[in-house]
Amino acid sequence: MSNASWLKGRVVSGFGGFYQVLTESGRTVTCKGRGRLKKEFQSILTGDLVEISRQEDGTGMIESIRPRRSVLPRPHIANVDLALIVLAWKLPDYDLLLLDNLLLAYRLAGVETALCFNKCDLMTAEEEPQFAEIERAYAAAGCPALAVSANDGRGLAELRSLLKGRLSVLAGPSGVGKSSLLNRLIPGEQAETGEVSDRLRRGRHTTRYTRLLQLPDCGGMLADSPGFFVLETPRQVTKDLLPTMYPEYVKLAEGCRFDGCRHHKEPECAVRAAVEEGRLDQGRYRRYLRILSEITEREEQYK
Ligand SMILES: Nc1nc2c(ncn2[C@@H]2O[C@H](COP(=O)(O)OP(=O)(O)O)[C@@H](O)[C@H]2O)c(=O)[nH]1
Ligand SMILES: [Mg+2]
Ligand SMILES: [Zn+2]
Repeated sequence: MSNASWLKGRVVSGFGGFYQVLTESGRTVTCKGRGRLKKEFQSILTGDLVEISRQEDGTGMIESIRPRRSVLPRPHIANVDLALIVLAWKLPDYDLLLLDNLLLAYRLAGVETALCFNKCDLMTAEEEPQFAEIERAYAAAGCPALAVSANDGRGLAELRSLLKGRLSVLAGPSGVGKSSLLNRLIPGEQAETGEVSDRLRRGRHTTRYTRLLQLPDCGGMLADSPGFFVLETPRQVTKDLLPTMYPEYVKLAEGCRFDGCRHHKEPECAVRAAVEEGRLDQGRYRRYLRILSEITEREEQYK
């Protein structure tokens, strides 16, 4: 068969061995993957740019996968420009340790991140300084934060401009409102949303797989994804690598007495000094130390 009859497209979802491929002409074709692809790649991923051949029955066969620009581990998706980490201001409570581990995973993948606090309709006036503090901490970490609400629509204009022209994914725990946000951003799409159950504190109608949709009027694409609660520090992050993955610490590390300072108990540490003087966020530093000690323990175990 000649390659001339192949079509280019993007995998927008994959489930049960079938892939939906959005072709350049805007049509969606149901495809299977060639068996040999499984040997070359681990799997065909949502977000992949592929070439397909049309079969007689109108379905398609994925023949080749273009080299990937990026691969995220969670959710498993290729070629993302922006990982939008969604947390809820409350219901469920946000977990900044999960956030820090996610940032490490996405930094390893070389993907830009932004933080989106949803359910800010539930934020009281007294809680606003708390948000400002988190916003400051993560801006220094290279991750801008937005306060939004899928319920009352606040922050959504800002969010839209962030997503413009890019391939983005909504990532984060179940029940934080990822699907609700998607429904607000893409009118007419009815992603399943669920009540947060009191017992589990998570949505019952959880999104089951990652699906990529076109954003209206801006040339961007957005994927919803199933939620997750725990994420351990990626295995690739060693205790020597960890300090280099905190941009706000890298900036100051030149002032540390020792090269390769891990900013823990080393004397004359510029990072620790900045934390003590309130120039760096204390909470993020405490979580950094926790991750550092977990990694150290893990490395001792596998020595
Ligand atoms: N108060 C409030 N509730 C919201 C907001 N966005 C979503 N929810 C509720 O949170 C629950 C979980 O939403 P869902 O979109 O399914 O979360 P997902 O699991 O992250 O996709 C549902 O009951 C939503 O109605 C919001 O901005 N404010
Ligand atoms: Mg969902
Ligand atoms: Zn130091």
